Amino acid sequence: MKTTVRSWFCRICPLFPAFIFMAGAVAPSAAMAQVAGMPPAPKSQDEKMAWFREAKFGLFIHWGLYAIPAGEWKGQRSPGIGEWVMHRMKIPVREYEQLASQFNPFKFDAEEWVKMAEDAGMKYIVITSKHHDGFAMYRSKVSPYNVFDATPFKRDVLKELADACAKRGMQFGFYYSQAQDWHDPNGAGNTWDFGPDEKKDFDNYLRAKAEPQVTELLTGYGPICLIWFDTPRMMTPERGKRFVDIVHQLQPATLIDGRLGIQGDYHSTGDNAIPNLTRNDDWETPATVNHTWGFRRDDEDWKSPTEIIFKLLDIVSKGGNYLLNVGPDADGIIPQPSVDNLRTVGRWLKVYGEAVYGAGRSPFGEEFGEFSPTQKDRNGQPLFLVRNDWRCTTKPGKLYFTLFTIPREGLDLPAFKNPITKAYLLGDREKKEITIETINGVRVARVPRPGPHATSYVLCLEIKGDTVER
Ligand code: JFZ
Repeated sequence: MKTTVRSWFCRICPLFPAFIFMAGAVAPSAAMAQVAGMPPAPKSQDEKMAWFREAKFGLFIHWGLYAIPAGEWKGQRSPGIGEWVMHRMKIPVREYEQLASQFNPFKFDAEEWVKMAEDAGMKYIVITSKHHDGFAMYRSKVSPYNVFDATPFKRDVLKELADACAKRGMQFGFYYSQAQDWHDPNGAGNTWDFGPDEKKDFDNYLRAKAEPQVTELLTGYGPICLIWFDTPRMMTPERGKRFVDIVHQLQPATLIDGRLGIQGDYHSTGDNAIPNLTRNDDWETPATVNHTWGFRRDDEDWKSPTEIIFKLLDIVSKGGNYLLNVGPDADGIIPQPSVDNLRTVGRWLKVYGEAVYGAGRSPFGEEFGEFSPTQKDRNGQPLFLVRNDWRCTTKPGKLYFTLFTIPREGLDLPAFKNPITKAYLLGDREKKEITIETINGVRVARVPRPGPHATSYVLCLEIKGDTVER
């Protein structure tokens, strides 16, 4: 019923809010009413963030025309990340846009992708709706440079994904490059075709393309859990505010990431960057499974499931989310090794997910490591020596120790005052008691050595009191 109302609305007037907004005839706040069928405005920031704080693990997808060159242009290797090939090789717009006529990913299956994310234990999907190359991966009325109108494929990739997500109960969000647009004469970044950015009419690009496209994305694809802006070049607070207003007015429940150029709903770290210590705000690490975001034929250096599980627990124990990327190829296939590794992570989460989803930060901190008193990092700052023996996550009355190396003598627990009422391994149906012995004032959990197939597993301690006293 909801879907019917929504699609009815969109069919009648898909760009209603955009036209009014662009015409400037009516104040945007009066014209841009919330779209029918969308979740109501959250009553508080806590309510707004609730799904994100529960989810912890999301799938990032970088997919676009750059999957065709896949890191190579005219027989020459283009170093760096795959989706930057146009910029790296200074490919003229007139040449790069020819790729659209070759884009025909006949193996693309939206439901299979969503199912893959689900199997991996991921709770939200964020896909590139338009990356810096300016090509829209959906049927846009604002620009014909899009996957429906400019390719032989003629399918709205994002609509298919939105429908598959709605059907399977997966949260769905968009990456949108609001500032860089190498296809638009006034967008930031393309200096080889259009000259220096300072001489461009950047606001013209924002008003004629970026703002109306964001409007389309928030009106035609159902509830959007978050919108992931990026590289805020030339984004003044005033320009950022215009996007905030569009999002708030159309879908007040939609989160805004940390790279708009003005305060969003959470902090985005640098790519692949996990903070050394706990952060007390809401945050997310965007990360790659190999070294690129967009598909590169030559990048086969995949992070192992164990590495991914460690990073996930490292992030969750510090209060963040892990948005892990895959780069599908030009046929619409997500590279098999990344799928295999993610599914292995998902099998681990099936058993140990209680320590991840909705779990709180570590009450300790010493397990993260410490700054070296002598060694310096590349920037001349004290080097952080990472420890990776275990990570701790929490729920009221419970501590979860995910163990990555098991000392032969058992695990020395960090000091805390609460009595331990129960100790067992997660996933053990009988909850067989793990012995805790106190040796020289240190509580030691006699965890067994892992079986041949476990690389990490979780000790659950039930304690007296909801919060840990140190
Ligand atoms: C940006 C994009 O340029 C890139 O193509 C990809 O989409 C990635 C997710 O985001 O690259 C960045 C942006 C910010 C940082 C690093 C790379 N940063 O803050 O460290």
